[in-house]
Amino acid sequence: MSTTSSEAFVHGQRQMLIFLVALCIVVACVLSTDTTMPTQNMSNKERAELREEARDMFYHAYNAYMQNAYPADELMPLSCKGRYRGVTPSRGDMDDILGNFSMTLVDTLDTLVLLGDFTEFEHAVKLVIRDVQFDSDIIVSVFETNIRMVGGLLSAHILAEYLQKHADTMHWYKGELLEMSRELGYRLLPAFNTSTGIPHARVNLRLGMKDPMLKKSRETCTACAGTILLEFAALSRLTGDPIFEVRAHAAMDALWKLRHRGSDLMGTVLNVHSGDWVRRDSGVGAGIDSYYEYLFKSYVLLGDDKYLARFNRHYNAVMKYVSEGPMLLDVLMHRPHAKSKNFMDSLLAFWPGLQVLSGDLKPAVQTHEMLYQVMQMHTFIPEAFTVDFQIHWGQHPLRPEFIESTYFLYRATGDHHYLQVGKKALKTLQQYAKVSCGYAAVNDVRTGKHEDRMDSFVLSETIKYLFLLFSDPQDLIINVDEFVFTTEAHLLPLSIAQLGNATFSFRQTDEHNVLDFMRTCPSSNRLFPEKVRKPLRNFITGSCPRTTAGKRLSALDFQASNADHLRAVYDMGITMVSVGDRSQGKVRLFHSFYNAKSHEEGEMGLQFMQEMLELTKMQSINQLAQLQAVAYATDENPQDWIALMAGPSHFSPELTGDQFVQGDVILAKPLRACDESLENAEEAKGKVLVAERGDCTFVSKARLAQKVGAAALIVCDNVPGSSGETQPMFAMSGDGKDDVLIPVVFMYSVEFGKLSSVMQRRKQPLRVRVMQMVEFKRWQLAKEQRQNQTASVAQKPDKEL
Ligand code: DMJ
Repeated sequence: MSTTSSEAFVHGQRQMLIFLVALCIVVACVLSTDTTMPTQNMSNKERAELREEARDMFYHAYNAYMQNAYPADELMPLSCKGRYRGVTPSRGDMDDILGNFSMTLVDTLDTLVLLGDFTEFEHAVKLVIRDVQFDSDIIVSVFETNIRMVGGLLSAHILAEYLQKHADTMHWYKGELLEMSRELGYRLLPAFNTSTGIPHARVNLRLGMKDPMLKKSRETCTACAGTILLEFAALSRLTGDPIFEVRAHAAMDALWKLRHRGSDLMGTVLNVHSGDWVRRDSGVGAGIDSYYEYLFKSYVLLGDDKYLARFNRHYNAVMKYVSEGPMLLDVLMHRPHAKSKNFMDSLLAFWPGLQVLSGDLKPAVQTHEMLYQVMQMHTFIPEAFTVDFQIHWGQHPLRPEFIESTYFLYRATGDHHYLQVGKKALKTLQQYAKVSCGYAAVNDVRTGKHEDRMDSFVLSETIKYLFLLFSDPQDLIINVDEFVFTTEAHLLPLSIAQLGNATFSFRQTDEHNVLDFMRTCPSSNRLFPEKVRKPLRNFITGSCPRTTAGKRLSALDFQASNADHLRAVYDMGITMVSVGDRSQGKVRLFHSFYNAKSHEEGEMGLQFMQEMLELTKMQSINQLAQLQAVAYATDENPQDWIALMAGPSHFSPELTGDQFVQGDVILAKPLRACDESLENAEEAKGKVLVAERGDCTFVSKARLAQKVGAAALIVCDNVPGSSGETQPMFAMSGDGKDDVLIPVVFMYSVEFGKLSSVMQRRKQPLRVRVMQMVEFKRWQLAKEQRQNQTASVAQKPDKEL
């Protein structure tokens, strides 16, 4: 054992010892001070009473805010007035959550619906539409504005439409909250203009990144940059404007690339321009927490397996390095066996809830139990506590995380213990945080001293989760299982995944037309014009020719080069955006009812998207079947064949099943093979000839190869750097005649480059096989099986001995 690892081992043992001793102390304390450890079931009556008490708590805080603080962002519960940015004395960076946009009300809208208070919800929505505006010269936190404001507006929009349908109310509502969230989303977008795609931590609502105060902006936290996707995906899919989702995916991709390749852990703070880590501490609390949460929930909401795979990689790393019994202790991402802190922060209390969602119940129960004991020891969970559960930082701003995990654990297990835990948390809030004007944060859990602060999450999360914990599903107007809770406990429906977001490949020329169309016809790609344009939508109709209504355009008939088709698709509420390198011809389609010309066309759009998905699936299966291979073995490993990807042609015989053509490779002279004959015609006989693309048609090169007696022809691309890995493979077209009888395949430059370098390294000619790629794979598999069998036969006698 090396010195460092033995130190780490001893250190680990010491931590464990401290933990065990500390746990004994805690358990002893808890048992001696609280002999009523919850064991018995809670009656329905008591549970209903607690639900009503949670409701009363909500109104106590909500009314205090509405009557004394609104339209301010927050209530100051001790002075019983509103906290306004630029008016109330500044608290420094902490005030970056405030944008003078009535944050507490926006953050609280969806809780009103969960409580079943449709009258107040309707009233509050009207207030928000009337009073809230975003054109302020204020620097705000991108993360906080997104989770509280964008999330709050979106979820309220979704619920307003839900109530229109299911509660026959709010018929006046026409998507105003969605428009507001779109506007706010646009005001956050300048923050994403960084070389990595990872957003800046702060942005000026009016000036974007042009605010001189933001000139030096560089650093952000992992959670700040990685807690955008749920809201931005919902925003894109509901408005039909892809830009938000595209930016948020890009930020997630960039973050993923920054993980430590050895440990799979993330650091806490990074530079948005260079992508360098500034702080390499890695845990699940402050600075990282909701990045992990959004990886998992993005998979749940959007169904993209990539996010589940990423979450799993991180999760395994956290459980390997950060988790220590029920504790979660920060390590250094690049030296994961070394603990970097000897305390935990209260934000990590969300982790058991996430573990429940991901199906890992046991450690969730353990960590929750540890936290419950910390709570009983100190009345509230302090902002930070040491490994021996002493107070490191005594503040408690009435955070929701522990109650959130309690709720998910109760839903998953049905264990009444969690109802008792919730009761304890509720009664503690009532006894120690309730003041005449709302609920006040606790400045220090040791003294119980209050702070003049009631964060918006007290209403939007803490009390919401308490209310949900004590409610039966039938008490609620919506089925919460059909929603994902964002990190701010806003509700986004799982049906958002069906609103479509699919990437399709068009031929390059088609894609240009698609994008030209997007530039010339009304597009929702720009915020402010769209906002002005929306009321004039019917007015515009005449100025941009429409396809005649009636026959539905099917995905099968759709041609991206047909302007009428593009307009029809647009009317169906489908928008398109080019993704990746334009030369790849990849276009992402987004569908939204909101953008469709009529509901009927919206429905057609949905059908169109489904057909497109089917078609793409079929296309990729067909493509796979048609893919050709140019295979060879190297001198070093003559048994190991390597296959390079190649495309087929429409004019030459197809190689199917176990058919292949084998021969030495030879380059045509001249390489383009467009002349009457070849200088090396004699030599080419019976060989696999290579000719470069260009100067004449594919089929004329094939005819020349056939004329000189070549066994097959490989056409290699003339565009440097092209590759089948990054662009779609295609089949070479002919001229309608079927006089070519030798196989002809196409190779992109990167693949051919590999072949050519092997050819150059050898003294002898290189022998290749031209065949179907699927067949090559089958051939390899069969070979491996044979080798395994031989190996096991050869091992048998030893085993028997
Ligand atoms: C909330 O705004 C969110 O839950 C966020 O993810 C973390 N911090 C607060 C509550 O503590």
